[in-house]
Amino acid sequence: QTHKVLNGNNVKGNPALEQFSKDVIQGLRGTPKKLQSKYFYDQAGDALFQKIMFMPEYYITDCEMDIFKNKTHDIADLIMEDGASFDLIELGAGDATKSSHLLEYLLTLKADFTYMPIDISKNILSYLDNKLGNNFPQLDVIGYEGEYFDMLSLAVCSSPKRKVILFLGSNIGNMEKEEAYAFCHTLRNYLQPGDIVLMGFDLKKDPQVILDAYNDKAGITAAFNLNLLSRINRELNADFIIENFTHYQTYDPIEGACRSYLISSEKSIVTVSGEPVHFTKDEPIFMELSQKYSLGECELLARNSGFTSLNYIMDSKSWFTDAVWLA
Ligand code: AVJ
Repeated sequence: QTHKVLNGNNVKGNPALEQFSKDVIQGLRGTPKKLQSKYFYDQAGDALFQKIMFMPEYYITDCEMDIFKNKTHDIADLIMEDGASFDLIELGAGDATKSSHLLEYLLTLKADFTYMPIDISKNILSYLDNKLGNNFPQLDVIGYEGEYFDMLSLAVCSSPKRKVILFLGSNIGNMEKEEAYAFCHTLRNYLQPGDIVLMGFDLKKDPQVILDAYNDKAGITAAFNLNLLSRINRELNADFIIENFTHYQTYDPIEGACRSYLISSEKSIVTVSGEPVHFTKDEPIFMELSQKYSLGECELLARNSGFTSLNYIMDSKSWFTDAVWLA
């Protein structure tokens, strides 16, 4: 038995919720149907993603952790080549497990920096703020809750110091190739010559390894995708029957595109913020792209968006790279 008190009035007057509603309805009325993976991260979504990072199949976090644990010195050298005073801005910081290794190392070097995590999840930011306060009481932290560039424009103006931007975890993979190019180009325009970007790319590798990472046996990735439907039910007063949707994952080893879908097993009409949305039997909703790159493709992206690459720092398996780019 469910009892709903949310209605259209709750959406009106809350800009973030209004945007969410608009994006969802537009995405579900289009052909093909799409939802934006940035909306995965409500409280339950954050918890599911943390579970994903601990799954045996999900190598990405382990690989980048390997880099941040074992190549901290290389990273710090590149960051501090132009001096020990800067602002460290992290886009999509999440729980900052990887960057914490760098923060710790920079503190031991007595670098003069403020850490500015940016994230769309208020939930994860307050968790992070607490964690950093406990682990590094001497660290200056200013968190920004919101979309990448809205918050970056605030962060870059907050001081005249040189900027170092972290964009880790292959978050760039959530963008189509053209979007990634536009993103890097815009990022470059926010920066000054001498600023540095550290960008994490998941590299093309054995296709089965990649597919398994997004198609785990325990069904956590499926739950992560389905959770967005539950979020839409709760926040946009919708009536998805979650059991009617099945997670379907693909990987195209030529394109490097790993895509997730939810497939509607039934013909149905779902109501979202009072608007009807029609599903045919077996109709897919495109949920998320996790794009994989070759080193050559990373380098092309750097050059086309106005960066010069300083280094590509690799994990021990060469499955992942943190690109270090100079603006
Ligand atoms: C957080 C975007 C890096 O694409 O690998 C993990 C999200 N989705 N499993 C990724 C995700 C399914 C993840 N990123």
